[in-house]
Amino acid sequence: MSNPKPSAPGFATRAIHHAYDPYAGEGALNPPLYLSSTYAFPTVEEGAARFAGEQPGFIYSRVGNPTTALLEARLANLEGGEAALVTASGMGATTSLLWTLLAPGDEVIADKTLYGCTFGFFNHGLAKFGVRITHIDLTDPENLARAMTANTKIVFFESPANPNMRLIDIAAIAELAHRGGARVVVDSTYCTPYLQQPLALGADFVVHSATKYLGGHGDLLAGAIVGPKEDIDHVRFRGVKDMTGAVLSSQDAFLILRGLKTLALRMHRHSENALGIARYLAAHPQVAVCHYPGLDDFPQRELAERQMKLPGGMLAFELKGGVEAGRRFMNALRLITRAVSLGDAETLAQHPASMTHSFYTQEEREAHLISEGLVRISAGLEDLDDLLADIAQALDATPKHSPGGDYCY
Ligand code: 4LM
Repeated sequence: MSNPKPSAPGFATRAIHHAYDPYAGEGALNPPLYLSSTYAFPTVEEGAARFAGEQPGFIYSRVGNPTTALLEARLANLEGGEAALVTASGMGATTSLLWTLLAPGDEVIADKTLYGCTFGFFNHGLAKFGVRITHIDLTDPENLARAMTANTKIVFFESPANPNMRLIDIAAIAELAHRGGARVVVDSTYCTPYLQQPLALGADFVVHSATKYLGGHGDLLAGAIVGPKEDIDHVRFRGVKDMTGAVLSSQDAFLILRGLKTLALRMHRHSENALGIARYLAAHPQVAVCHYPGLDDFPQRELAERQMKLPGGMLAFELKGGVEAGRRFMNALRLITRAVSLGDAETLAQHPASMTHSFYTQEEREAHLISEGLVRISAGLEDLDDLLADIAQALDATPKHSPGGDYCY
């Protein structure tokens, strides 16, 4: 047998090893956790040179720390970007990036469906400061071509969108946005760089809530931005340093570095479990609709296969009995935990209309394609049979919906 051909290291290898040499320093297998807010300058002149950006070296942990710097190097590598900046939360990533890039008079075109707090930031934050926010249905790229104006600076979307799983064609949107002079920001939280690589498809920036799959264990809040080095430097030295202060603690950076080591493995298991749950729900007589990119009849199946390595760990569905049936179903769950957030080892169920997307008014939810009866599931890492047994018993405990609108027990 011939030796395997040397080639660029694969994703899992880079997620474990990139940018850290265990033979350097003390020889520790794991990178050191630097707990220091400030750094000593050998001389006044060297301190001044670091401040002026003329000499490398750490200054103060609001603008850099060796543990967070390692995480940034690793995330930039995994996303295929020039540079990364990690932040105190996913909201810290989006707010720091957009406060840096935008000025009054600029326009953001965003997809209709966004995570509730991102929608809140756009419409109650940016909009108060003279930025115009236009929501359109980006699942049809032609809508972007029609909507763009000379002031459109940013096109922002999630794919899959939280919570209704609509997919957006990143390459098509990037091409149209660039033609009109706008830059594209993709919130790729649901996918992680293992499932989707927005920069390779033409996006300018990727943002993440690293609270979710990147950390992977539900024990921290964090965010990340990946993009061109010049822009990331601006976000670091203006957006985060002076505007949001959304700095990630080095202890949380250390935990994310640990989480990344199993990211590829975990994403396979999340996807397998989500597919098993989605197939079960889609075939169940009490279920009206199940949205999951891995289902054969998912309306955007072709795009899912082209853009995503795996269909991922998130799904959403609606029971025939609507909101009330969904509430009863969720209250009957025993193993699956009623909780917001996603990407944890535990399978989580939540009701977007009253939880993560309750910042939209009911009319806004309707206009933004977020149905009141939707139940969202983040498939965890448990044994699929146990998850299906829990779903089965919870559906049994949910009154059946009769066509006349009444419940049958
Ligand atoms: C949730 N989501 O959906 P931080 N972008 C996306 C998200 O789903 C989230 C954020 C950004 C949920 C949190 C409770 C697509 C969050 C914001 O929570 O600030 O790290 O991320 O359940």
